[in-house]
Amino acid sequence: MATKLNLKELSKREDRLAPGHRLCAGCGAGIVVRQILAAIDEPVVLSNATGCLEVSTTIFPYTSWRVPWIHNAFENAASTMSGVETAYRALVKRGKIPEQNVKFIAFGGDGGTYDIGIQALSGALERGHKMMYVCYNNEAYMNTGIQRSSATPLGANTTTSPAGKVIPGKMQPRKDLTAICAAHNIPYVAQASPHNWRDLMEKARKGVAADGPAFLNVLSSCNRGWRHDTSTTVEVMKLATETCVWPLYEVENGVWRLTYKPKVKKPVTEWLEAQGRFRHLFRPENQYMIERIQADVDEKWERLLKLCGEA
Ligand SMILES: Cc1ncc(C[n+]2csc(CCOP(=O)(O)OP(=O)(O)O)c2C)c(N)n1
Ligand SMILES: [Mg+2]
Repeated sequence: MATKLNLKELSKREDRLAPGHRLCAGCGAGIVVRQILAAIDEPVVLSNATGCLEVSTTIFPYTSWRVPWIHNAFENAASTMSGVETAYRALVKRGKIPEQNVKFIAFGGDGGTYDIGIQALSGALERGHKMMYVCYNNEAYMNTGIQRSSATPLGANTTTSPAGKVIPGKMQPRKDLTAICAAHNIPYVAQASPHNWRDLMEKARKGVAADGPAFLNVLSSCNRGWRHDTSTTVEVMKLATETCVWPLYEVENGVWRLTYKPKVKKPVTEWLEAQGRFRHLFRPENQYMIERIQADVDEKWERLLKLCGEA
């Protein structure tokens, strides 16, 4: 059984992602990875899809990873890790290596997870590998210059959904990948955000303790793409949960549960106003988009409350 999450004790642990990497100041990805790895007591083996996290932590001949780490292609972090997990089990079974309760974790961005890696992810979840897949979700293809993905929210300005005279930013709402993963009927699925560190770390512990696949969808601000000051990363992600744009919940053995419920549900404008990628929505001609975004958030929140037995 894992020890209790104690800040004083956690702060004494050696970071498994070393400082000196090249992630931007205020980048969510580094915070997400450090919190998740600090939460896990056991040895880990990681795979990492191509994306900002991979590019910024390993530029040959340097690496920031103090744990075994495999870079694979953009689309196959889940396949790589399912192969590693299978090889480990086979070697232990044959007595070639000792059983050390190793935890297998794949990290991918939203592009590498929602879009190009969804087939590999779905296959790994369906086969039932004992591994945890973590999507650090910055809501666009950031490493290649802010292109929209199926995780990009409605109305966001990206280089491939450019806000202007033709369209007011992205015209489609994001795909609900958390629910898609839950539909695989795996032991553990959760949505989290690093502004609520305890919630994220508890979910990481549950994910690696699960007797089968686990999936974590973790919001991860990118101040370059979201257009906010580097100092407001945590505040902006908190607004995502306070407005119910990004609810925190888990699905444990098929049981849906909210892990945080805002006392007062803030209007989406508070989340939109905090980021330059939504600035165009505040022009009078785009008012209808704000209404559409609020209606979309309200509908999804009501549905989630029902699934969680809260309505
Ligand atoms: C098959 C393939 N297509 C395109 C690329 C180029 N590419 C590298 S990283 C990246 C964006 C990754 O986006 P995401 O997965 O969201 O991670 P982020 O960079 O946002 O952290 C792209 C398009 C690639 N490496 N491989
Ligand atoms: Mg991304």
